[in-house]
Amino acid sequence: MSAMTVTTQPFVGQRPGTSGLRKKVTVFQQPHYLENFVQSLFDILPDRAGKTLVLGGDGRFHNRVAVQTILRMAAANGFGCVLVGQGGLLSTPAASAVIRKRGAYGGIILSASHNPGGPDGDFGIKYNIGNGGPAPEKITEAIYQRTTEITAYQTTGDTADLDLDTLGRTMLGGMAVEVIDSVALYADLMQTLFDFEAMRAWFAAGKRMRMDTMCAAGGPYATAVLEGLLGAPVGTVVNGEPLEDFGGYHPDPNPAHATELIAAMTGAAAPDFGAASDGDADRNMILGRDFVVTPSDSLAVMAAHATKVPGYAAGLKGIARSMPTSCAADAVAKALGIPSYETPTGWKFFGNLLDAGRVTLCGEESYGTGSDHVREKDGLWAVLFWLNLLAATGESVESLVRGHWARFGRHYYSRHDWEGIPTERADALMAALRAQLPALAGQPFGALTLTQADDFSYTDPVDGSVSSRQGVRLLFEGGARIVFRLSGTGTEGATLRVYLERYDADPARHDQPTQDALADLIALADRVARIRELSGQDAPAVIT
Ligand code: VG1
Ligand code: CO
Repeated sequence: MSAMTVTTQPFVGQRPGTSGLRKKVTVFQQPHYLENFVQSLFDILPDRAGKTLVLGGDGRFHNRVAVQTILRMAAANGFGCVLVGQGGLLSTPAASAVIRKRGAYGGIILSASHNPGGPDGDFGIKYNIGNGGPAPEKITEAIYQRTTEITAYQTTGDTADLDLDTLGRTMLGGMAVEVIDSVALYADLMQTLFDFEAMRAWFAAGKRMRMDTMCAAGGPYATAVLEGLLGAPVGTVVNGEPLEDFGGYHPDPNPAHATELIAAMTGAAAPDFGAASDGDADRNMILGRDFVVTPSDSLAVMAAHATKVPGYAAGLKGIARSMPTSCAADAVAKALGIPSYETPTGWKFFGNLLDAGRVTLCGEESYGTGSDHVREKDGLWAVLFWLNLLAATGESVESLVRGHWARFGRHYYSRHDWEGIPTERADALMAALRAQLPALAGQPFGALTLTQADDFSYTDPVDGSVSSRQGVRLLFEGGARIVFRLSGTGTEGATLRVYLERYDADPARHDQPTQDALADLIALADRVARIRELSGQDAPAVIT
């Protein structure tokens, strides 16, 4: 086998978004499309010779083909070794764990995460650096710049497909390919963090759980840990088999898409604990019987009770949340006397804070929670954290959350997604919003008093890098907020995300339906941004 050079031309639009490059499968199936992006990545890693790379994906359609293509390119580009998840599968948190555990140079994760899969669905690719976390913007931007000028890529050519299903080591030219058991490695890591005895006892006492892995990458991990190590009855994990089209499900764990789980968690006969994870298993949704936990509350509750979990018994160094995530976790940080950080949307912004030891827990309103055990959000980790809390306190999910509100007040929170807006219209809407920011200050807003209106800009406290235009914020007296930003993960038109938050300290008012509690902010968001008028739509497509 020898390396060969294939001539190519740049494709437009290969700039990674919030989490990697995501496009329709049909776009990735074009000759040279994936290869161009991968070679652009390799080109900006000048010291790659002999290095170890981690490779795997969420198992969606095109995953296996892409793994074989990348292996051929990695060999031709001089990598020393590639660690591949068995079957070409690696959940995003497991990939992060493998990179860290094996001291790899970096990793390629093939995933479009929570986007639908299948031949007509989406595909994606992202690069993680040696700390196990998503590449920071300076790297993704360098890859993008390279895609605009690429003229050739290296590959071994038509070498036979490698066996991805059998554990062990083979050679592809001068490069070793090791098919690894990432489930075992991940399960070992979880056992260093959680009280497996207490959780086993919780199941043994007859408590019941339903974990819906949505036919995606999380299934094997959840089954091995919950049904294997913790003795949960077989059937605790549902939709546990990873399928190329996710069984037709939209693997986005929220009340709008995980409708079967919501139904199963409703009524007196429902299990005690419900949870779900997304396409690449980095997101989590937490439910009790007849009770849905918002991700922002979940982060805050976990932080408040963290010392009850062995891996966090020494306390937290700090907490970070993305800007649109509710301020519930800030209140906990304040009570604990630890720092809290507000970052732009996307896990890559937590990496420096975690590496510098400034924070232990991180979270996003988009069903993402994680800690310094890896450098990605981690769906099953969050589920085990909650399970550990249930086992340690003997409380229910609902009583833990209600107790939290009683102590810290309730941050009513909702996100409204306006999907499929023509890009020009969405851009015009954001431009109009930005243009009126200076004039908003003196205006009356009914019972609300505006204290600040800006476009969020973040200066990384560790490396000083600045990320501007990260979302338009309207902040009101008393903690109410409206945030507007455009999604960076979609593949069709634009999605406007409107984030709404209101704080209420009074337990007598903690039982309002969320949309009612936020009604004036919802109306105000539409009035200020003229959403209906400029989007041409009547209502948000998804409310979480
Ligand atoms: C969305 C979420 C963001 C999350 C990102 C990746 O991004 O809002 O919080 O980090 O998805 O999650 P955007 O730009 O569409 O709002 V995942 O589970 O796709 O890796
Ligand atoms: Co995901």
